[in-house]
Amino acid sequence: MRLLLSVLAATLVATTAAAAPQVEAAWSRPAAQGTTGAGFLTLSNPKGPADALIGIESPLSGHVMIHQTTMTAGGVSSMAMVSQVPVPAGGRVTFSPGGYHLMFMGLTKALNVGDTLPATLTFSSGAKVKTAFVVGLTTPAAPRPTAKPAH
Ligand SMILES: [Cu+2]
Repeated sequence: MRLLLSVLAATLVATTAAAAPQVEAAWSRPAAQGTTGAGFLTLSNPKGPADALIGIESPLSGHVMIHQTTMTAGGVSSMAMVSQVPVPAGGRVTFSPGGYHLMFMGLTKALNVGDTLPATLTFSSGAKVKTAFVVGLTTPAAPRPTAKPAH
């Protein structure tokens, strides 16, 4: 009986995790304490219905904003705050320099190369996904290993 309950619990956890969007290659640029950090990542949604990133929190930032850089016809780039970023069912969306990015306002700690910046992403489905941005100069070469148990 105890074994059956454990199996059921494990299945429930796996199901919940599988439906939430997944984070790949989260990275952040080095930044000094008190300044604004920039974060980039890829969100994929292999299993769930269409979802959208609606918020992000980090213990190292008082406020995290979702921004989008766009280029005007005249070649001038500008940043605008967006309230949500859609993650289509079966699709993916990439945050990268020159496009969507996250702004970590008022860093309480300096971000040096090799550090990690913890954060929790909130989606419109209600899913909350914890991740860690690796501080570096570019995207990590390989996706970070996930915490999912092996089958
Ligand atoms: Cu920005």
